[in-house]
Amino acid sequence: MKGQRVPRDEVGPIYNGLPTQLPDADSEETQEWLDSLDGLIDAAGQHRARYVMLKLLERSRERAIGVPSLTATDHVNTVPPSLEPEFPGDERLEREFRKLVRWNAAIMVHRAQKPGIGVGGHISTYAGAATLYEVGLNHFFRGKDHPGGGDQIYFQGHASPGMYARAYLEGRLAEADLDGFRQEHSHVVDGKVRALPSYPHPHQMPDFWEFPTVSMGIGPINAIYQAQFNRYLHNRGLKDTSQQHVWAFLGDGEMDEPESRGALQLAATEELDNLTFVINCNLQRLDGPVRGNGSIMSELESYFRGAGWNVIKVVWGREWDDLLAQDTEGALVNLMNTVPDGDYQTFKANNGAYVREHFFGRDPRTAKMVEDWSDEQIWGLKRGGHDYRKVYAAYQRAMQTSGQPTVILAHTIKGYFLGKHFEGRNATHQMKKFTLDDLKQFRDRLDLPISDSQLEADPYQPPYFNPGAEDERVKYALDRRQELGGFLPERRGNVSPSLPLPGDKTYASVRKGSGKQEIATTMAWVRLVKDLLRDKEIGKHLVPIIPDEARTFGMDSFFPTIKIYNPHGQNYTPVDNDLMLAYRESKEGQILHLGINETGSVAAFTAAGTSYATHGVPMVPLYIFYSMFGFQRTGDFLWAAGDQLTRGFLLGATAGRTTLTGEGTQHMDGHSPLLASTNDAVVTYDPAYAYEIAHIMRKGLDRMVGENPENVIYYMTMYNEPYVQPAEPEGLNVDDVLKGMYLLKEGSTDGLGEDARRVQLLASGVAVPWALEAQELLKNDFGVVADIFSVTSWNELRRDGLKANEAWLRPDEEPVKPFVTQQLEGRPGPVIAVSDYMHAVQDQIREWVPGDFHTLGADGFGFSDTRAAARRYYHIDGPSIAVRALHALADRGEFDRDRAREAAQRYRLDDPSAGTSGNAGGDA
Ligand SMILES: Cc1ncc(C[n+]2csc(CCOP(=O)(O)OP(=O)(O)O)c2C)c(N)n1
Ligand SMILES: [Mg+2]
Repeated sequence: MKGQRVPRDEVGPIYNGLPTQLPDADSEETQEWLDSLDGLIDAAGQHRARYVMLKLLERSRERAIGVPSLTATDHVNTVPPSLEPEFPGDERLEREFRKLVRWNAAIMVHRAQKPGIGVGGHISTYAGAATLYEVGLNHFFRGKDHPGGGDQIYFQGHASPGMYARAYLEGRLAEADLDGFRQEHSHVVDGKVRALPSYPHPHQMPDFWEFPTVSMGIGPINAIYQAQFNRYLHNRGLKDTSQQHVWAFLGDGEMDEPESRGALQLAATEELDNLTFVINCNLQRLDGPVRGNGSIMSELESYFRGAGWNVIKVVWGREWDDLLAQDTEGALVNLMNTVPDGDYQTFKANNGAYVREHFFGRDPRTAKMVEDWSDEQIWGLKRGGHDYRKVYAAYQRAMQTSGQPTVILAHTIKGYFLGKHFEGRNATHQMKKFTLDDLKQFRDRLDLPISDSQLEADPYQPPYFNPGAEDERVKYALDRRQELGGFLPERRGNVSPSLPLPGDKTYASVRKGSGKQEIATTMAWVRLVKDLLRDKEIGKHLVPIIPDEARTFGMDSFFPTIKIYNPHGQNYTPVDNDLMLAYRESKEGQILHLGINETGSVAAFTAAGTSYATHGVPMVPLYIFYSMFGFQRTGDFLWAAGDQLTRGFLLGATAGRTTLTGEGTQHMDGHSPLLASTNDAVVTYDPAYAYEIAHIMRKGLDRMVGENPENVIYYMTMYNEPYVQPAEPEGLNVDDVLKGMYLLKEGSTDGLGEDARRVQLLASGVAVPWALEAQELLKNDFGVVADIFSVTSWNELRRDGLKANEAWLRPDEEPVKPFVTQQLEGRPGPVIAVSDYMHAVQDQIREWVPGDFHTLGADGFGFSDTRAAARRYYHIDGPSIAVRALHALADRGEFDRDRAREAAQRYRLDDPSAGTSGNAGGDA
């Protein structure tokens, strides 16, 4: 009945496991079991009964009777003290070294706040996470010289000061570099820029940072696909990655991002035991607690375990071990389980007396446990994420886990060790300055030989402290890194060998055109890729990435040949087994078919497109997608791909506002070239014909993996409208094609006389046939001659123009004429530009077009209709172009205005049902 709801408690604690649909075969026996449980609870108490129940569950699972697993455990360490391994390091030295890192990290940020600079930065995040990094760097993370190839570490973005401070102590960075923190262009020392970017940006620091992480959510999902890609390379026999591990350091607040959690299942189903997440659970995000009323650690535990991950919680430091061992009644664990995060945070912003009263005091039994303790002793009870041994135990167990990815949930304090004004405070995330008193206390806690007078001399510029490579603390740390294969982070982008590239033969068939057959540019591209895949050298380095649209793009023919990658192979008989084009999955498969997941696909694109640096194995991702679901949906990830210096091809298929017949507004892309133009790593093309595609792909491959590889991403829009692909015209100027425009078809004055009026029509992609249609109409109906340019890239033309504009900065040099100007200068008549995108795409070149310039474009939401109707509606079809040209001539007094108006009526430009430009066909 409407309005009636089942009370929350009645749903029961065990989902999917209650035998509601099973008849009770022996109700008497059932009752006896229930009675005995009641008896146990009454006689031995809840704690004992709970223990027995958990034991029974454990046994049930051992004997495979299929009870559901528990997703959450008590709020205590997953690894009990009895199973803790011996800590193999010198804990004293490691702690002392950590103090040096702490000081320099915080001081670097503080110094950058001096008056007149004030560039921001973060102190508290690293302060709370220092142990998590130090244990990894001293004992686990393998560098690039490790025989296994080294690990990939995703550092939490705003913990970067810690990595810079460590690199300073390691002798990799100097004070001059630290002082250039966040002053990437303005900090000049001895005529050289000495500076550090705010966050991990390979683009800015290509020898240091590998993975850009600071846009929250990008690190976690990229790390998952990096781990997948490592396996992919291994399974395809391209590189032995069995000794390489991916570690991702993440914030507990960051786990709110859908992207952070969105690909967990992939890591589990692919059994990525080469992946470990370390989530810094300081219980805080930027503004305040992550889950003030609840427990973020318990929530994440259930979530990850439910997704199939191995979960290791590091909740408490060693000081708690004895207390927990005495907790025979479970009173302490009960407290730990029920205190909300908001209170945990508040405890650490207070003192021992407060913790005694507000934590232990909640239950007389726990209050008694610490009655003989001093407040200082209580205050000394630490959180697990700051304890070397506990963290070591968790990391070791993660590395020993097989068949599952691991998440380590480490309980920490944000701002740890920085003092009262920082630790656990809501504002701590953004605090970046110390008072003089804070500085002195911090110095005292770290026990550093820096005098009061040094600090007082200029409180804005307290000194760094680096005792040098011979100091025993530094030497220890250096030795550890040497043992583990070198410094981290480190990026090696110049190690990739170039690949031999295919010659003319591979491109010949596509350049010949499609004869009489009508095929879409997407299909032409697919044919070319087929030929590239056959190439002995480049073929195996191509990585087609498809988010479940292979059939739409005509790529299902790849299934039986290069197969779909699946680390488990294919353990079933595909329904189309008997067909030539059967659905084939294989452990050695080449296609990354990632399901309906554009975000994951960009992550895979990034992993594959940076393989040249990460693995020294150049790979070329070909990621094909609905163009509308590219830059618009995953723009931030593509931005990160650019930051990560990715090389590869993005193929925006089913492009255009009017080309994808009938799909409606959410599918119709009228702006992706514009969005792509905002990303400086991306070179965008909107080709009309197969031969243009051939030249663009060839050049792209050369730039990505040829002799002098560049960090470049190509974005090519392709359509699903079938038309005849002409053969490459004789004498085609390939340079012009690649620069962005070329004269496709000069108008003929035959039968008109030399003084006929002339216009210049510029069109790109699927609009080129409309321009050719307009050329016919203009000549036959109005005696006007039109020259047609195919514009392969409005974006590149604009970039070239902008570059030419910079001449004002170099007054001594001869100014360069923009390419657009060169192409159009001296050509008679007005210029009309059109594409299947909004006006702004064509308007990009306005500044450099000599003479009159008019654009036509498809602005506004798309809709579902026939191609011809849509083009008429937006007034971008052949007749619309023709009439626009007549008006442009009329503006110049070169054509009669009334005749132009009559032309509009004659073609019924205001009637979408009268549209004629466009072919039917092409699936969506
Ligand atoms: C997508 C995105 N949104 C917002 C931010 C701004 N931001 C930077 S750090 C931060 C808080 C991070 O909290 P958490 O992940 O818990 O990290 P920690 O507590 O370890 O600093 C926010 C909101 C961002 N960097 N990226
Ligand atoms: Mg946090």
